Amino acid sequence: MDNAVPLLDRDAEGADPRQRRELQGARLRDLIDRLLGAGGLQAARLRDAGVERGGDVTLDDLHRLPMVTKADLWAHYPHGLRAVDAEEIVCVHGSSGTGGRPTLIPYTAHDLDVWAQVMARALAGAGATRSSVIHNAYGYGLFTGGLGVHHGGIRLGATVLPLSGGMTDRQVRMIADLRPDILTCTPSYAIFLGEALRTAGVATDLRAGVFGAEPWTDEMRTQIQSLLGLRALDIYGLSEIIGPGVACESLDSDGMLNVAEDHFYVETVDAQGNPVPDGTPGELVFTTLTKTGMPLLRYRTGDVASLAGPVAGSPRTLRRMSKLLGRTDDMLVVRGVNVFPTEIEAVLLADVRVSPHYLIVDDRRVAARPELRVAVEPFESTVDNDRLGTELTGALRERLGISCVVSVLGPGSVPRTEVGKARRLARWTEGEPPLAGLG
Ligand code: DLL
Repeated sequence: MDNAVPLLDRDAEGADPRQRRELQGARLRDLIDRLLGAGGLQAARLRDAGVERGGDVTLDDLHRLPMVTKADLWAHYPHGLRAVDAEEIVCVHGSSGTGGRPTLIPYTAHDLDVWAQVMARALAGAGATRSSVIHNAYGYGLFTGGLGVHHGGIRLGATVLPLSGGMTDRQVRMIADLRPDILTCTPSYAIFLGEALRTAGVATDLRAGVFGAEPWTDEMRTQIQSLLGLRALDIYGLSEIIGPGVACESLDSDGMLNVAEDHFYVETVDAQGNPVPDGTPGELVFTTLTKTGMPLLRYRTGDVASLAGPVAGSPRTLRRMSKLLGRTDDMLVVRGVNVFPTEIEAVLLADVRVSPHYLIVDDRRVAARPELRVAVEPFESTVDNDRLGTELTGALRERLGISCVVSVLGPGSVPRTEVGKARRLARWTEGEPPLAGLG
């Protein structure tokens, strides 16, 4: 493989899959003993399922064990399903979450150590080394993006620039002055920053970007790569499991994300919770094999992706997951057709006239007549807007089987995301449109 990158942690990333499975089995049994010892919700559910000790269980039985959901975490707010004494906790992270309900996650020093390890691997897989300068524009705070990259970059021995989100003028200045080779931020901020760099006429030494925390497609990747002149890689994670680093693309992983499955065992299930085979999209379910502060057995993420084995012949033997298709709660049902916003993004951005600034609006003002609206902006003001609208409507109907109302708006009409996660889907149930110029 000509694009192979050396493994940072050969024992973990390059292990013989059979040996890794043995390790996962042993860690699962230890986890179950810890959960039973801690008492509480997960212990009670295990006992109800007839599990009295870790030795009762093998990895093959895992799919029969009880799951936990976000609702369980909310029900135990603010301390969550903490499994150790308060004095073992060294920090708390979390997310504002869907529906604005926060989820808080307690970490032990051991959890931070695992997080730094998996994040160091993720950065190394993107080609970062001890001599790298990592421009980290993920938000620092309760959100796991900023500090997750920070811990991993320091573990790797690179130089981390802790920019956090926003104050783009200063970010442009730092990139011009300190010449980072690695950029870490959300894909939407990569575009915002890329456009600011272009406007300022700053050429960069950026080689790779590690972008995640929100859905983005291969079509978006193409746009980011041409804007910033770097390799754009995807990183996935969620605070409940550890934060970024649960899975990350590497330069040699063929467009999929290597799952850090020695720490986070992954399954995919259907809506009824039954396992789905590799290659079939399903909801990701993770078991935190080594976590101690708030270990989770079979956490249902609500995120949809498919799984696959490693790239054939690669020294990297971890299982891989696809880019996320979306979240189960973001799936749109349009006149009986199920569609994820990412599928719409893929059609829109496959058209070279369309800029990455778009908004999907689920118009439910008339319950009996739901309408899907899509607002896009062309790159060039010379584009024939009527023709573009008609052609995009046709492409969406042909490729996804859905009819949408496409509005082609003037440059700058769709809100940009400078801080936090991009909001590319809006619900419209009454009153004014979520975006001027729609409807
Ligand atoms: O977003 C952790 C993270 C930070 C991941 C930085 C990558 C980079 P939460 O705020 O808890 O944690 O949100 C987790 O974000 O369940 C997914 O729905 C979504 N998400 C995270 N990464 C991706 C990705 C962080 N690469 C939720 N693609 C998850 C699509 C993603 N969605």
